[in-house]
Amino acid sequence: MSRTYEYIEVSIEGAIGVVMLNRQKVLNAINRPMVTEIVTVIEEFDRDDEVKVIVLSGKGRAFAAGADIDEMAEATAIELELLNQFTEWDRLAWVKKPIVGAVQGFALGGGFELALCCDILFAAHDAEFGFPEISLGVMPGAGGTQRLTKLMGKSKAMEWLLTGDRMSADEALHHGVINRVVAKELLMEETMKFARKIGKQAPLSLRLIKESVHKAVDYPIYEGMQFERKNFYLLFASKDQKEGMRAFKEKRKPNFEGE
Ligand code: DAK
Repeated sequence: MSRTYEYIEVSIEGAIGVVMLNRQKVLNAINRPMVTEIVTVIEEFDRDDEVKVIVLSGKGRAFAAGADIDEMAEATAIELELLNQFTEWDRLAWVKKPIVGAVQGFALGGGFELALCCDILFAAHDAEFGFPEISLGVMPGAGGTQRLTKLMGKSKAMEWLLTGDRMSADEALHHGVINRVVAKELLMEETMKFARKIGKQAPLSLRLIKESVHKAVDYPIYEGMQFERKNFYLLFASKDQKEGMRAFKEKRKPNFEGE
């Protein structure tokens, strides 16, 4: 992790890989090189055995106020098709380790879509979520209409997407879009505490539970249950299953190694 990045800050704190969006002058508006940096480093964390959990947040007064409007304003449909930039973004969905998002201030448009790529979301009291694309004459294109609808249901998602209104942190919590609202000054501390807590669990269990929960969103119940069962069996091939159950019988804490 010795490389420097232009639009993000990256660190490893214990078992947690931390990515902070850092383009504060434009409220962390996401341009194309920033997407490349985010996806590259998250994939590196995914391959790094030292990292158990990934935390994603933003510096300054926003998580991210959307995709960079300056970059998009004059784009043509054909340019966008040829750029094929969503392919890179879509790779976030293949990340195996849990991603915990910490949102302060604005999470709008592409910024909200990035937050929705996280598995767990903590938000500060001042967080505001929304899809203002409609007021720009476009619509979400990086998963917004799909992921928000799966989280809050058709009627509510339709309302937020058609109005472009901003949802407070409490509303987002109420609709099941986020996991927890915390005081702004405690956001990173609480997020890191949660990340460290799950980071102590057996890494293969974390991985296969994440994968199975994602399948629950997409699969019919029977197929989802079959998928879950295979992952359940698979864990019995791990050393950590033997260690976890042995530790229980020996009344000691397990020492998980991710194998
Ligand atoms: N793009 C570019 N610059 C932005 C920006 C954005 N999305 N959001 C804010 N800024 C800039 C402002 O222009 C301003 O720059 P200066 O004027 O100082 O040079 C600076 O950040 C501070 O913003 P404001 O002065 O506007 O600050 P306020 O507190 O008054 O207002 C605001 C904050 C967040 C309400 C406002 O800035 C705002 O409405 N921002 C735009 C929000 C928005 O419409 N976002 C959605 C964009 S559409 C993709 C993935 C996703 C997408 C596309 C592609 N790929 C993977 C390819 C998604 C599309 C979108 O997100």
